Amino acid sequence: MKDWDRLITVEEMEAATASLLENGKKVGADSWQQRVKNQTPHCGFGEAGTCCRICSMGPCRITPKSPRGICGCDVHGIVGRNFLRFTVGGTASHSDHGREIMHTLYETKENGNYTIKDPEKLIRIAKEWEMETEGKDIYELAHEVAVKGLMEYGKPFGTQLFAKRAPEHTQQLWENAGITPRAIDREVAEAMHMTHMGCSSLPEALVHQALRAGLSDGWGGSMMGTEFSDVLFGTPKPIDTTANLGVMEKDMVNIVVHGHDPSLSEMVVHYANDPEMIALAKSLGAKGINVCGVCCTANEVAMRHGIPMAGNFLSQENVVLTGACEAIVVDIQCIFPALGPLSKCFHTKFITTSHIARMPDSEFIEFSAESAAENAKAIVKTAVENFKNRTPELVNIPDIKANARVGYSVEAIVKVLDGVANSQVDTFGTTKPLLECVTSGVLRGAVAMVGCNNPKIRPDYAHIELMKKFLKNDIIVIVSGCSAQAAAKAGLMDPVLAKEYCGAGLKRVCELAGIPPVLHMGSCVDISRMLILAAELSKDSGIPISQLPVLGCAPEWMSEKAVSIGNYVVATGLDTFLGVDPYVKGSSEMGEWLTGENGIKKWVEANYTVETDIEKMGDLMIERIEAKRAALGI
Ligand code: MSK
Repeated sequence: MKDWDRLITVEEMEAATASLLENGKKVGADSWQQRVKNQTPHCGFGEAGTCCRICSMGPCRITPKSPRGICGCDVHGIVGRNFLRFTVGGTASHSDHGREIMHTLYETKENGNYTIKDPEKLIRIAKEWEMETEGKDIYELAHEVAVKGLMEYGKPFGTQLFAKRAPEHTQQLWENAGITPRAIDREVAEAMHMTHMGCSSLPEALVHQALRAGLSDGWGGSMMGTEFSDVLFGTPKPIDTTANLGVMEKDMVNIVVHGHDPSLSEMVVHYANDPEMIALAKSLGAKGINVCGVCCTANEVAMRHGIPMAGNFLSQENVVLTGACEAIVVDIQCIFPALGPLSKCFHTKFITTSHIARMPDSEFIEFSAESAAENAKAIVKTAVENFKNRTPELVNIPDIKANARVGYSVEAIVKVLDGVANSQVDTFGTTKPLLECVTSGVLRGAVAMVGCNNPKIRPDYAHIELMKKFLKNDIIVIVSGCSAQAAAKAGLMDPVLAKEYCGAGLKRVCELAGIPPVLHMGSCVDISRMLILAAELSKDSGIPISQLPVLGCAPEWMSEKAVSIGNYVVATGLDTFLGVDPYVKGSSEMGEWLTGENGIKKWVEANYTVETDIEKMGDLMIERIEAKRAALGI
């Protein structure tokens, strides 16, 4: 065991942050902690979702004295329209990430910047999409699949191809409710049209479209993002890495990759290993080049290359505050514009690379699939050359670091759990061993925990404390996004140490399978992996998804993408627990549609619970899992 090899508490992380904020004070740096204070109290109308600025007659705000907007829309219509727009902001973003991946797939060629790393998966999907594969060169097939995938965004007729992966029962529910997702762009455009002034103001219709748009993300854009990232960069397998701010290296050039699209980070990782770049770093007095990640990009490169994870969403300023970050290289989504002015307080280069995410005070090196090698090399060189500009007195890297085993794609989970509850050879390649663990009671159930950090919740505390509670109760936890990094930072993905948090059953499973009790499934788009896992569990057991003792949870979510995710998770049949209200508390009707017995539950057999008391949320979730077990008689 190394001296850093341990479980890390939220208190230790908070102490590290406090020391970094002191570093920031020396150079006059701003921080999100300060900006939260400046923004508090928040606008009550915004929080309740009761402010409408969809047309220029307003803004209209609903109060007991003014119960309708100027157009006559009531509070339920206003809250509902806001909710739908909130959802499709996320659908558009996630799915556009998936679209970029499809364009990268189209650019692949033998010996090109991008090649096919998982040809079997490409062929499998091509067959699933009823495409001819025989006798085709793999790159010819990749181009055809890329075009077909891109058509999923705008095809005039039909529904999402991947929606057929859902169990029959789920597909039937979607068909009955009229929410089988059509072309992704159509769902987003229709939502924007529905919420235009003078269109829909009926909560039922707005919620209906929110579910359909969400499904076009989960079973469309996000799923393509995941599946074809695997085709391009390799399907994740378990791999060991480290997490938390201590992964930054005092004597090395530190390049932090942040954002979402692995097309950029893969190339940065590649060029950071280039002997020419390493020699350059050494010639400038560094011991080498250390790439580490923040947010979902961290997940992408950790699970494919074992690149360390410096932190999650609310740690992004911390990496700059260490004074040891030569460059923070970003692509799209979840990037604080604050990184521009903050990096100016240190020697850090803030490098933006996508026209989708342009920010002040950044150096823009546009990245594209065609010139990826050139761009990545320029980025790495800029970072390395910046090492000499460090101010040694400002370097403060907190001594906190945990081991993490990551990379549990569905394929990997199926493989590692085979033989735990049932060692029959014919079960290989199915989820039956996992199901047997659940039906026998060795595991009580599973929770899919996802989502961001949000200053409204003590950062990482809800993720980590809920996870510990589930582990103690023999509930296995699968994670993605910033929730995954919260777990990794605390040591909950350490296959040896994290067992201390487990109940006897889960501990046994972890020991037999050599897995941590919290399984890292990837980034935000990889929540689609969780959908596939739920679908396979349902097909292998013959039990509808909604009846399985499996729940979704986003205790610290903050982004529009998280709302889109919530909609597709719940519409897939998983009861979903949120720790932050999605700005709907101003409407009792919207509350009933989303959380009641007579709303979406009638369509998809699942609904939301919003609970800001984390302890209570954990208890409710365990009760729900036990109730589902009792209903199944297991
Ligand atoms: S990065 S959407 S803060 S999980 Fe995917 Fe994290 Fe949430 Fe962004």
